[in-house]
Amino acid sequence: RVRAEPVDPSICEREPIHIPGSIQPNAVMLVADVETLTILAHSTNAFEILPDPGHGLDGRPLAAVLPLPFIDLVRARLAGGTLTDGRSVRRTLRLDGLEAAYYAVAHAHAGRLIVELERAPDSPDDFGDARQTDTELAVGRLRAAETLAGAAAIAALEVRALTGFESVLVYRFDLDWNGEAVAEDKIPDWSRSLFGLRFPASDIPAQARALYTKAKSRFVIDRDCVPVPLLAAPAAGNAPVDLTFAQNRTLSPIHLEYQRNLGVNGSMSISIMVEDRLWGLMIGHHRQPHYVPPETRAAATVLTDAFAMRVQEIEARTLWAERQAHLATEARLVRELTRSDDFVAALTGAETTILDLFGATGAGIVAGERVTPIGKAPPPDDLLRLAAWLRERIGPGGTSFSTMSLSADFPPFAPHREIASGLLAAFVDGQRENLILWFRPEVPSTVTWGGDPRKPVLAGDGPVAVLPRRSFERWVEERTGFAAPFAEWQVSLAVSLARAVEGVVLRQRRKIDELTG
Ligand code: BLA
Repeated sequence: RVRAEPVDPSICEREPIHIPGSIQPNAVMLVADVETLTILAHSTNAFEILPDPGHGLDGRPLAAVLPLPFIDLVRARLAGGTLTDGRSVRRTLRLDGLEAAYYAVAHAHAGRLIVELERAPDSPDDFGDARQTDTELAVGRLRAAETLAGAAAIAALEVRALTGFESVLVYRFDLDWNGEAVAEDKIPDWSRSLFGLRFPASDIPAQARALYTKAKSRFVIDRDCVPVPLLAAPAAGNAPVDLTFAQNRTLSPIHLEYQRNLGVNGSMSISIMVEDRLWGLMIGHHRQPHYVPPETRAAATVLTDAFAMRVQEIEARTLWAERQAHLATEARLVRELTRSDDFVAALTGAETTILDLFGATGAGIVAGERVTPIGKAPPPDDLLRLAAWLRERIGPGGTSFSTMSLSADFPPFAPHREIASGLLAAFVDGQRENLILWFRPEVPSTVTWGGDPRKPVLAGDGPVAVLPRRSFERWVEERTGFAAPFAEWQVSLAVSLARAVEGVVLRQRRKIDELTG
């Protein structure tokens, strides 16, 4: 069934996962026009819980099958404009002729009102209050966490305690959308561990990440369930219903195959949003099917949001402290500059030097033909060659350059990989004669992937064209020639320092001109 050669992973991005045309069988779905509230589509299992009027549901008012107070509430929320963008109304309903209560969740999206009905557990929430207290305590513990790793570990533990999954992972995206499991809490008898492993970006393709940025959670009760088709009324045309925000949307079959390969049946993923970016996912895994009731799903989402806020705080605090320290260093350097006639000496010879910035272990200044290396920097001749290359590379008008893999960008520097894999360079003057350089050492690292990242996608020989990889065997990549990347604010700060230097250089020039008349 599987051909050996890898496939271009971008093919995965083309699956329209927001319009699968089916839902999971634990729910019944009714879709109505937002204006008229007449039914335009329904899941084929609707008559399992709703009376069959004999001539189908299409075109009938929603009020004919759902209790009026609920319809009134929906109308009010629609009129108030508070039922879109993932917001919903939730009510427990009694339906005609049925013993059990039903949870109804309604939301509006793309011109449709979507109502999902789920049978409430027979003993709804034996200890609801206790659970609420637990959530509050969990939020308190998150707030007290001092480090990112600490907060992630607490979040995984608390979300697992709440939802009952056998394993909960905190999965964090990097800048290229690869990801890493940065925390794991699991049942002891499951020997598999994904903690610390890396996964390629194509495991969670772009359209899925875009959808997860809008809709905050997904729960799969039973990977192997038979999806229930969503039938659209002919009157509504053939436009498929957009299930972006639906709780019971069926997930991509390719992804479900991936779960099978991972040994996972019931699952969850909740979006971790930090500064409006999808920072990661809170992932739940169960070896058997696993049902999480709606109020617990909502609580897990709140807990995940609390974690996201803590991440934002910790990251902001760390960044702030680092920037403050850098601004203080920059101020000392500028003070030194203004006292001195020789900007090179001011930046490299005093108590505070450019080496005190950006976690650099080496630095240097190229002022025309004069080269001044400090710390662990390549020798002057090589710095001259680098400067010549940078003048070409940055081009006229450019002010800075940074890289985390200099030997890849400029191969003659391969011999200096150990001390100079990272480079941040800023031109001091418009003529681009003078240049400040910061170097970072190579961070020798092994990255352990969950499966071979060069072959994330397999070609199917049968009816399916694309298959996820089968093996999640550890695959170790030795990374050489990489330094920790420079942050954008560091590049900006380098440019601002270079500008301050330019002022001093100009002043010196004027002085020389005056002296030489
Ligand atoms: C979705 N892939 C996902 C999701 C996760 C992963 C968490 C979110 C859906 C969910 O809630 O389960 C991947 N799961 C992981 C990873 C870990 C994990 C990395 O536990 C590690 C700890 N996936 C592939 C390939 C394709 C693919 C080859 O590997 C396509 C050819 C597709 N993955 C894919 C798609 C989705 C997905 C389309 C979206 C599913 C949906 O929401 O419908």
